[in-house]
Amino acid sequence: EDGLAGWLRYAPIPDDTILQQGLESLPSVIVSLNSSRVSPVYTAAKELQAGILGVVGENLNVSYETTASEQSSSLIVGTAAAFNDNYGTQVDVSKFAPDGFLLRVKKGSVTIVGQNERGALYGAFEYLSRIARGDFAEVELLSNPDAPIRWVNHWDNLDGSIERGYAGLSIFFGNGLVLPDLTRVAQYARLLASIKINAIVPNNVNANANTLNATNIEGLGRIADVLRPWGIQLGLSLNFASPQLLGGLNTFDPLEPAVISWWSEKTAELYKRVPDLAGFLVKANSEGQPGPLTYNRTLADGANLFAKAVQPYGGIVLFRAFVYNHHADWNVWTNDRANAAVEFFNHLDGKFLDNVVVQIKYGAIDFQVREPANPLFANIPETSKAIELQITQEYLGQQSHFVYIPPLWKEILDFDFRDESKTSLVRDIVAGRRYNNSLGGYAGVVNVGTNTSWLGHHLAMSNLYAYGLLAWDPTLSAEDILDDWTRLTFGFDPDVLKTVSDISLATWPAYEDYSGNLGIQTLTDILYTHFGPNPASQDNNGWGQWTRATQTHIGMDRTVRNGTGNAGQYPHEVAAAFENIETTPDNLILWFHHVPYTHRLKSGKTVIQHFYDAHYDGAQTAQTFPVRWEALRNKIDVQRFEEVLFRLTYQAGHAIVWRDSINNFYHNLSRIDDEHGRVGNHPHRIEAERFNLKGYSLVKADPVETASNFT
Ligand code: BDP
Repeated sequence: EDGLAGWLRYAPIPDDTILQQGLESLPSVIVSLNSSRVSPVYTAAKELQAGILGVVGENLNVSYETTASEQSSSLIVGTAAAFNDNYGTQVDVSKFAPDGFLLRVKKGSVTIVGQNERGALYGAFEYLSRIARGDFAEVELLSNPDAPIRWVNHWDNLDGSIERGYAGLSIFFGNGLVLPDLTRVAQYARLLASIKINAIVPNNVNANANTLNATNIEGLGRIADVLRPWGIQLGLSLNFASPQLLGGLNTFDPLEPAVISWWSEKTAELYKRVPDLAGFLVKANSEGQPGPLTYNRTLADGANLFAKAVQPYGGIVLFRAFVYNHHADWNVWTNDRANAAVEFFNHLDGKFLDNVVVQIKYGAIDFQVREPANPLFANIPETSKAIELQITQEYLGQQSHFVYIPPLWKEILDFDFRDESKTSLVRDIVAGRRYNNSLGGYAGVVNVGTNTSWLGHHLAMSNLYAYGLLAWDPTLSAEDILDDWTRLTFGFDPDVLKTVSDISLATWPAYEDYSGNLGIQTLTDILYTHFGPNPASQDNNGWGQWTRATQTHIGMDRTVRNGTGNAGQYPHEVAAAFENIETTPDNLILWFHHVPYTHRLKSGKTVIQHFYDAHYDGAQTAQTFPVRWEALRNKIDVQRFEEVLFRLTYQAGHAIVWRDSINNFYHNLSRIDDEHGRVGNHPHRIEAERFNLKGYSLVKADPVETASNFT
């Protein structure tokens, strides 16, 4: 197996499972309440047929003839409306939210009814997931989404490259155009539909204006045609300056009539080809992208320009809150990139049109291994909000390391802002419940590529799977989701289930330990690659992921009293907790406070000793990954086994590089020794300067603290 089927392998389940409970509960025919080939109900029936054949070896016919009564031996799939028409009113539609479904399994009969076509398809995938995991039990499940927006974003460029993609080239674009062969897009859509994703944005947030030329609009139409049978809508990233770059106007001022008509005509052209376009995604005035601030207009003026353009078609606008100035015109002691989102957006609350959703990264900096929840979630109550999560492991080892991320997401989603001293969980805020917003939800940056593993690491697919499930129901447990995924992906062997679970759940803590801990952020190279250890690159540049490390102190003072004031952007109970070093959790201490290396944590360790120990512990845990995996040889098919082993072995080795780079750097900077004598003590190492290599010359390490030998 090469991974292409992901978790939708429909592998035969062990015979004893079928014999015990399976066969007698199976229906004998599939009744599809829609026969149109582009309909998700039709897709659902075909998928049920293929899935049942794969899992239990029974080839059921699909019938489009409905009978007057709900027969006991049939599997019926359709919308609630079609079901009630055909069988007399039986399903109470008032209980459904959009995209919701009912799955009823009784001995020998299965009823799958969706609020809409898409819901029926979700119900079919739910049933298939159950039987593929050997679960044939009777059930009456009404399932509704927690939030309406369950999108994925991609950062694919028209030339086929992918920004922060680690699995090959784009499945959508190449040579400036939409690819002629969209087979992989169809396969991807199938995976996404099975986890209840309802829209895809294929193109980079750093958008190319040529995405909107006539040829590409036709190509985008072909993508939408491929997605439609899977109940997935197309969304598009826009370049704010398109009226100038593509339209030839001399301005892109959002209040200029010529600009407004340019966008409304372009939008009409798009909807003509893609009548069900979901809407637009916009990155503006950030990291060099154009935006309304260029013309002294507000970000709300910019968002509303697009909101008005898509409003007649029912479209929405996801406007990103990731707005900051990356040029080093900052006062490095008072400015704080973590403050930027609230500073740019809180005075705009109430100024966005109803179909605008502000898309907010989970933390205030950028997908770090540990960040407190972005304070913006609790600052704009009148505005609809979506949370942006990253499935592609940009700062988390880029799929050369494996990190199972859902425990991190869950910590953020379960974070309580205590706004007005009331429970204010992030997941209730993005669902629109906490502040009564009409829209809200989830955007996940996925960046799959043409590699058959999709993400570059077979185990990383559990992140994509979990993302979809959590966007539907954020109360699910990260452990249960993982267990289901493993069963679907690798089968039922208890050793496989236990090993994948143990490795996966150990990855986030280990990665945090061997990269950047105590809230200091990931300590990767910050200037571009975002991979590998480079603590020296963090400070005093416009990207602003500062550690403020000196010879004696480390951490960024974000208090109101002495620091950048970031703690004060949180509602008062939380603000008070972060303001005070005693009530700030150890794992965020360096995010909020600038402390001596000798500061004692609640654990009793000093900050520097914690660094040393955590880096040793994390690297030690990573050594167990390939060893544990190796024990599964012969329990997993060869290709996936070897490919995972290769990556876990790399991770184990690179974890040691991380450990030594970080520990040496802070040892050299602080000159404080490790209590256990490990750091800086490498008896078997040959220092680079002792080599005598032809064609090389000696250069001084810069900064000197990055040298392993103090010089
Ligand atoms: C950063 C990425 C950069 C993205 C940017 C964004 O390094 O490639 O363009 O986020 O989200 O994390 O806009």
